[in-house]
Amino acid sequence: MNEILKNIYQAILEGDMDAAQTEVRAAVDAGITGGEILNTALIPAMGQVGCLFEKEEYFVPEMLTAARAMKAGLEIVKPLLANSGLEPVGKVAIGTVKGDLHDIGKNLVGMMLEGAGFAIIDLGIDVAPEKFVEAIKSGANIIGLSALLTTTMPNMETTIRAIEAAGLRGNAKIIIGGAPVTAEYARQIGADGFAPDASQAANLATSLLSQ
Ligand code: B1M
Repeated sequence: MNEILKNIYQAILEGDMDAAQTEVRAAVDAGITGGEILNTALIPAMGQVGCLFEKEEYFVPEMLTAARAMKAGLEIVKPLLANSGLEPVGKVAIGTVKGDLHDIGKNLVGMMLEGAGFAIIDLGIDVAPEKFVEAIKSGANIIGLSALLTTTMPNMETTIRAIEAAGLRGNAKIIIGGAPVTAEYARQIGADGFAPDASQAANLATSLLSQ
């Protein structure tokens, strides 16, 4: 791996926000693309943080500082991903479902969707089903649900049922994702699709709207 990318990876592992920003800027200046910074340094580093947490070498404070460093790096990468020049194609309301506080993946998906020309309403984390219902009433035609915990995944289904109960299921396509989520689960709960990562989420949203 390129030296700068190694430094970014290390900065995330150490939860060093300043170093993460400095190294990501250095990578951009060196002509490394946003996609490469993301896929070879930032995302693998967070994966390693998860492994260290599982092995009980890292605990919640380490996960938190790593997440802050990742977000600091993402802020610099974001304009590179959003600069696709495509025309707006739809309105996506995205959020992490109720009970779930993880937002890095959700933010990345939002960035890639923005890059693919969608207008984004970011509902944030720990989002109650009613907020997604309100977003459809405000014109969102894609709903994006993210969940990182096996314990919060069922709130994806609760959200879909709330949208159905409000009589709005036909007004928006629903896409879901997050580490424990699968295509099979998406089918089971009646979502329109599942994407394993941010760039596939953007492709999925585009293809669902063109149907
Ligand atoms: Co959390 N945590 N965490 N955590 N955390 C995980 C998820 C865990 C797998 C760690 C582990 O044990 N290895 C584990 C879950 C186990 C399980 O459910 N089976 C876990 C746990 C247990 C917990 C707590 C319960 C810990 C505790 O308190 N004891 C707690 C729960 C809090 C809560 O939510 N209620 C908790 C807390 C936290 C922090 C707050 C400290 C922090 C989050 C900070 C933040 O997000 N602002 C944190 C972190 C950082 C992680 C790990 C290490 C990294 C998550 C991440 O950001 N990954 C994570 C381990 C791991 O995932 N390996 C872990 C990078 C990100 C780019 O990937 O989010 O998967 P990801 O998103 C991807 C795809 O999944 C997909 O695209 C993204 C980009 O390609 N995707 C979508 C995501 N959403 C999508 C939506 C789509 C489509 C695709 O369509 C709409």
